[in-house]
Amino acid sequence: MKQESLESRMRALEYFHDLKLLPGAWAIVRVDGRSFSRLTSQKFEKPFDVRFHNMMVKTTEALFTELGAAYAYTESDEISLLFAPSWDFCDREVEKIVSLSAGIASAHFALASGVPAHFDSRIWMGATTAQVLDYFHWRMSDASRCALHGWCYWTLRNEGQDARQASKVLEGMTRSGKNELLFERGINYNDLPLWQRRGTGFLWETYQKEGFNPQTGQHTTATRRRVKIDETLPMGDPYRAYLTTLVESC
Ligand SMILES: Nc1nc2c(ncn2[C@@H]2O[C@H](COP(=O)(O)OP(=O)(O)OP(=O)(O)O)[C@@H](O)[C@H]2O)c(=O)[nH]1
Ligand SMILES: [Mg+2]
Repeated sequence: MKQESLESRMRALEYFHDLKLLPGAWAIVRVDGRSFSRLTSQKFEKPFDVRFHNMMVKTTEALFTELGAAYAYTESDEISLLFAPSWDFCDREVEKIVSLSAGIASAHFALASGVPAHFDSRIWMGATTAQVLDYFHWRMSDASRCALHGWCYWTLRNEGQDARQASKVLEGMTRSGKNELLFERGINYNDLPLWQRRGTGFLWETYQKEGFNPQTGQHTTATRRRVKIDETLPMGDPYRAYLTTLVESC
């Protein structure tokens, strides 16, 4: 019997290495801060702290540019990155995409915050643009639900209720009930910053860069692209229309 080389036997046990993103499908990578409830419990304002948000924005921008995403979205401690069907980063190898995205996020958040921080990472696959729109609608709904709940919860806690009491008050309460709870205390949910209620988007925009060619003595213009950070995302159908334009240009 022919003996397989040590090299090929060992390579074969890198069992998941051949796993790749589905050809021709949309991919979304979502990274999420590990145990960020603990990480944020001492030094950050609740339910939202603009310093924490800015660290997430910096982390998202790094992932967006480093990986060449078509769109990115961040809310709370999570970041979703959309990749076009033609994206061929690392030959679409799942292990590389998952580990590098978690690594890039962890490194940049740790640099921004000055403390060690870890992110996990997962992949979502979509066959159609309609599924992509549903995905981002889903994450924005999550942002909105958590923002309303978080504001109610911490308002009650700040009034002196303990964790159990505040959770009990909010258990089963409707959206309008929660809005009312805040309103009675002088907080209009609809006046809170949009980044808290809807999250933040990242897209590419093109611009004309003026230059000068010293050899020909001529002024030049070149089309360049830069990251646009959108803190005033639309919601519902206008958000779907916004994303449709974006995905159709991919
Ligand atoms: N204080 C503060 N905390 C925040 C802010 N944004 C997000 N967080 C925290 O981040 C947590 C994110 O929720 P999860 O991802 O479910 O919780 P986690 O502790 O990170 O748990 P795992 O992701 O399962 O490891 C929230 O519970 C908040 O505690 C913020 O602006 N201020
Ligand atoms: Mg988390």
